[in-house]
Amino acid sequence: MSSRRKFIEKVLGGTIGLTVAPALLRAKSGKNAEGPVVISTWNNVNANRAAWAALASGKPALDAVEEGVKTVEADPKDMSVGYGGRPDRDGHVTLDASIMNAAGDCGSVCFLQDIKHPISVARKVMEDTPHVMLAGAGARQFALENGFQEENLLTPEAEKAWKVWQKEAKYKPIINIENHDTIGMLAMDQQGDLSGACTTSGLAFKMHGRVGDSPIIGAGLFVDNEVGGAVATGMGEAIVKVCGSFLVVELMRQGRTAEEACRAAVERVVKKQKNYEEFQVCFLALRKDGTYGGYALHKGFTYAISTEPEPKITKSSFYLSR
Ligand code: SD4
Repeated sequence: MSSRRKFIEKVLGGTIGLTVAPALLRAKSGKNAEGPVVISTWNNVNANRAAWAALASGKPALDAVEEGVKTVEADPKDMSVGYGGRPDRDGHVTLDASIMNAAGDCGSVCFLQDIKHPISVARKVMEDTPHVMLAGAGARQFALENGFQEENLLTPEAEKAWKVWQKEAKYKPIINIENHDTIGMLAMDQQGDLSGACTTSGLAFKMHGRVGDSPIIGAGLFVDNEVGGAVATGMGEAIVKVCGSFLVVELMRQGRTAEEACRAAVERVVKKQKNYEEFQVCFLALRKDGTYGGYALHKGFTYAISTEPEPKITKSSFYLSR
């Protein structure tokens, strides 16, 4: 018996029956769809473990992606997300995040300061307001009114990196190095339902007020529960210009595999942007049938896959080999 099947049986216990069987049948209709799946950008194995644990305790994909990415937001060693994120060029840590559920509801925050878990604020925007996005001081005020604590997110390490950067103050992203740990996560739960989340401190030493793709629904994240979901990482401006994650989902709707759809989105970036050799762009996608794949402009993009409790890291295919 596969461990994923064991997972389902463990999670469902003796309850496989009337309410769950149709969902399992639906999930089984695709190639790899024996059970839940979690995928996330880069090497965030702890995030995948947390998301998997949420699914294992019977929680929906939405809880799984929120709990998964929160581990990275709280980790000061990850200098691209949440607490410990590298600041903008004026020394402020400003955060972007978005979340989307199986019903197509979405919430996001951008240019948020002093709050460690922007993904949870984004979820609150989705669930408790009639809006999709709150920005800057308004997002912060909303968070504080809803019980989030004000915290200094600038760690000594991030401040040190900013001071080193200030010596030359060059603003030129370095492929795969400058700040690429943004986490985008997609999950399919035992009901076969999809959700996604994306959270970042954005480009290191960006202009104060700059917002990237991660909180823009359709750019950094898109989920359509009939088709699949996609997340993006890399140079946000390039991803926004092609409406990247929405594009990937629409290509999967037309029948492309997850990797083919991600590749076509990268090729769209290449076609539309002359300086494409100078930045990294990566997409990661999960289809409704449980299959997944990623593709990057440059070598070096990895992603974490969970189809059982211990995640695996995979290297994605890429467009340019230099
Ligand atoms: C941004 N896409 O703000 C983000 C950065 C990123 O890994 O993904 N870094 O443009």
